[in-house]
Amino acid sequence: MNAPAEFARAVCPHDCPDTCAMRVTVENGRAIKVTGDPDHPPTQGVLCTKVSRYAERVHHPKRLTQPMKRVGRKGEGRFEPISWEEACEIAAARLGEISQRAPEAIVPYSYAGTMGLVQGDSIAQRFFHKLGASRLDRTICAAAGAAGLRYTYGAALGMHTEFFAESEVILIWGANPIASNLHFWTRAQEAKRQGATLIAIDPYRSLTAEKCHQHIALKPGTDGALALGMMHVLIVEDRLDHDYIAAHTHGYEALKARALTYTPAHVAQICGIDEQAIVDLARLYGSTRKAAIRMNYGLQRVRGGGNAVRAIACLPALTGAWRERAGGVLLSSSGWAPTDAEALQRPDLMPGWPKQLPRTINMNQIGDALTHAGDAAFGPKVEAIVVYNSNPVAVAPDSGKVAAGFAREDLFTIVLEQFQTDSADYADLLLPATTQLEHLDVHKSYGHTHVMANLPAIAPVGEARPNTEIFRMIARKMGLTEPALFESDDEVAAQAFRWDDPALAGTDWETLKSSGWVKLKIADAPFANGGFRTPSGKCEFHSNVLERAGLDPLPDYLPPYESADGAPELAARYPLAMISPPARNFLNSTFVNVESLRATEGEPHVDLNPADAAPRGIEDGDKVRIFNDRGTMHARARVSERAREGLVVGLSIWWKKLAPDGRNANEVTSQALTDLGGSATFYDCLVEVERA
Ligand SMILES: Nc1nc2c(c(=O)[nH]1)N[C@H]1C(S)=C(S)[C@@H](COP(=O)(O)OP(=O)(O)OC[C@H]3O[C@@H](n4cnc5c(=O)[nH]c(N)nc54)[C@H](O)[C@@H]3O)O[C@H]1N2
Ligand SMILES: Nc1nc2c(c(=O)[nH]1)N[C@H]1C(S)=C(S)[C@@H](COP(=O)(O)OP(=O)(O)OC[C@H]3O[C@@H](n4cnc5c(=O)[nH]c(N)nc54)[C@H](O)[C@@H]3O)O[C@H]1N2
Ligand code: SF4
Ligand SMILES: [Mo]
Repeated sequence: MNAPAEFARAVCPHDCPDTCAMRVTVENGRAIKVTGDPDHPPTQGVLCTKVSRYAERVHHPKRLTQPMKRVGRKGEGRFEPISWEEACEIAAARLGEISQRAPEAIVPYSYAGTMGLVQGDSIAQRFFHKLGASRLDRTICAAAGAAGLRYTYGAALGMHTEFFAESEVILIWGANPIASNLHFWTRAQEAKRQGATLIAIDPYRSLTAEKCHQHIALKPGTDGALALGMMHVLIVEDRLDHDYIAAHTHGYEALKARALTYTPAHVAQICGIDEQAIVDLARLYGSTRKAAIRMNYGLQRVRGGGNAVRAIACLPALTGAWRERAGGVLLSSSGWAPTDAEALQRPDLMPGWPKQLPRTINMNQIGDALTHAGDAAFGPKVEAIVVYNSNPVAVAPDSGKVAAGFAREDLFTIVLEQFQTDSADYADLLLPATTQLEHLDVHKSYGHTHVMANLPAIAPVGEARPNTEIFRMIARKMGLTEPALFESDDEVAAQAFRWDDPALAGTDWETLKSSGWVKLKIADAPFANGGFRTPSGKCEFHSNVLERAGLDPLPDYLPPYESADGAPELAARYPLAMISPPARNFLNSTFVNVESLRATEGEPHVDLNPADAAPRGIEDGDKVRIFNDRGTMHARARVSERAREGLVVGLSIWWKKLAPDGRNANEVTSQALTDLGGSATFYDCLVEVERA
């Protein structure tokens, strides 16, 4: 007889700004349905298509359910099951031996497969810190934008997503919310119904751009120039809030001098758009204080990404839009939550703390790191890599090098995964990890201002174990005795936040577990009266911190590395700019292996403008080869005006082994880093395209 159905509360774990609250229906120990929680204000009862099928993913026939060791060649993906006992012995023996001799030869590799603070980086970080392993700079996504916000506002802070519904002008800038921030799009639609004007700023006519009133299709990587051009108009036409500037900003005169060099005519040339469009945009933006900018990460994956975010972040402080709760900027709200990273990750466990810490490897340059022989400057050759919450062989740039590194026979690779991804194929040990419905976690969000608790709804599938438990088991086998390595998930979660912070006053882990979520206490218009978290307490147009570091203290435009302005010789050989933003039915490379979602995306495509297709003899539907000096991929061409002239768009991120040619867009992307933050430059990439 069936056990009675029950609901369990969960949180969507994916790397998405919406961090939805979920209800899980469980029958006979199986999750049979996952729905959006109608009571959670940001979720409003709705999940995206991908995650409404989460139960399909959890109980997918190809879930990894047993520890395995490699029997085939690296990358071949042939394994045989072993016991947890044997798996932990192998891991402990290799990591133990290396850590005695050259601990920095061990490298962790993780990102945001789960955004949970417990299964993300708690016990795992403590473990690597204790070993003295290399540190990893987790910069693959948002680091340039985060740095831009930090130098301007003092932290990753922004508007409440709810109040966009009341805005009169919304700039959707480097963002494609219909695909990647659905619950913001609902608010923007509400505003639109009340008469707001929506403008998309994006080189590509995305699903979102086509639904806005206006679409400004600038060249990729030129957003900093556009923001400075808008400032030029705001200043020259005196559409400024002088009181706000005087009271709550620092460095206006210097910023003014900089902006005056960016005439609309000059900016039009840089961005490849009409001069009048820049003037009109600035006038519209300056015409109301209820002007809101939904910036997103798409615009900062280029050389000048940090400066571009900084320039845009200055705009609402110039016009006084921050006085209104429906005005300002949202790129990330993650800095509002009083996370206690020191308690979670225990950097003090590192040998040499706090002065002489192990080396840091930037995760965007893992291709170079894994193929480096080791020397005095780099330090020891990498001998072991432990991958969790990430799929680097598919998602990291310059993939040819990444795969070559993972293919090294002398590299010891452990992968903790739910599925046999491209990266898992290279593992020596492949360890089955639980999903969100099987483990405990605690979450903040980078798109809204709630903190949330996730409690296990079902028992682990097969022999899968939470990341935390896997690291505890290996640590125990290694004979480590540090108590912090052996705390339970519940004990770790209780340390995730500084509960005495005013934003959380009255909440603790026990109350959060029973309520499911809590809205942080933050003013509706958080910077109406200043209160930025910079050293001066003001919005810093001019940053003394940057100046002291020998960097430009003011925001500026930096041409992309790979552009006619940045590298004319390269642009002559590879004239097309390629971007590879997320596909709607995938979440990075997660869900590519869910058949129903992959079927909706079809096969790898590239969008090309007719003006670029015609001279190359490419017609809609042709198979094409996309290439540069780093590599090659194949896709089917879609010829339309969606991509502006000179642009190629390959929606991503495909699992290589599920693409017909066994490759994806990262064959051509580069390991170069952004101006600020050391972020990836996925959208700063020149290619040529030809018929295959
Ligand atoms: N469905 C779905 N949702 C996702 C993801 C996913 O893979 N699929 N990924 C998640 C993750 S990890 C992230 S970081 C976010 C990413 O989502 P967003 O932060 O929205 O960023 P992107 O999708 O990278 O890019 C957004 C838009 O920016 C445009 N763009 C590219 N280059 C430039 C430029 O130089 N200037 C301007 N103005 N626009 C540019 C792209 O064409 C794209 O339409 O989404 C999250 N949500
Ligand atoms: N060309 C190109 N490349 C890109 C991007 C792009 O726009 N274009 N976007 C970049 C961006 S913004 C990002 S954020 C990165 C994302 O890169 P990643 O963070 O690597 O994201 P995913 O590809 O989703 O891989 C996450 C993996 O974690 C696993 N996972 C989920 N939960 C758990 C868990 O609890 N335990 C364990 N052990 N594993 C788990 C999932 O099964 C999945 O395989 O990709 C970047 N790469
Ligand atoms: S991926 Fe984003 S929109 Fe979809 S359920 Fe998760 S948090 Fe919500
Ligand atoms: Mo991301």
